[in-house]
Amino acid sequence: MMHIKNYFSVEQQLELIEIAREVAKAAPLFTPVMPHSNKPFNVRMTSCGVTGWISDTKGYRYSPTHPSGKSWPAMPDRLRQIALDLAALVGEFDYRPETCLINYYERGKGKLGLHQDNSEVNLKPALISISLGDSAIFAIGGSKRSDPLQRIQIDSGDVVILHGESRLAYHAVERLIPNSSLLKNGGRLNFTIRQVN
Ligand code: MD3
Ligand code: FE
Repeated sequence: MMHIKNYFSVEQQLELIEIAREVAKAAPLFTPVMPHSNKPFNVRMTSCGVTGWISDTKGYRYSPTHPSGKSWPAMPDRLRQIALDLAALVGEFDYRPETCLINYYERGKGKLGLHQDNSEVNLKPALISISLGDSAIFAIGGSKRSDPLQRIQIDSGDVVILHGESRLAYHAVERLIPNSSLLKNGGRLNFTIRQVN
């Protein structure tokens, strides 16, 4: 795992928030539900790119369409360029940014249970994460659910790249620290850029 503190300036962070707003205009944030329990996630999400991650009673998977049935908006060029620059930092020069999952955590309330990102067909390419808005306390384990957890704080403007060994590490967003004025209504935005295939 590579954690780059303060990769983005405040100006760049505001530009990324604007990109999220544009994506959400075309593909509104939705609340996924857990496949078996039908319980809603404590986070809302949307995606851009050729495919996007969804979860409903049929399971979690990548889908070419938003739950509305419409195609996802294209990946903005700026986001694609950022992804290629970051992938190069971990030596992945043939990286194909196919989707960006945008998670929105409401101020003080959002969280995400311990999980592993393994819905991708190809589990080798890096997973590139950009955090904006309120800080989050993350728990990070190993490739088994039972591995011991470590806590780290991730702040607005930080980048985390899951690559190599860490690609299949279990992780959770345990809680938010309501400390940012970047988002109009508070809360936290996370972009995860993924190569699925
Ligand atoms: C893995 N999102 O959407 S992404 C997800 O902040 C997801 O919204 C989280 O997990 C979010 O699947 C985190 C990036 C991330 C950050 C730190 C990690 C993944 C990590 C540390 C270890 C392992
Ligand atoms: Fe994840």
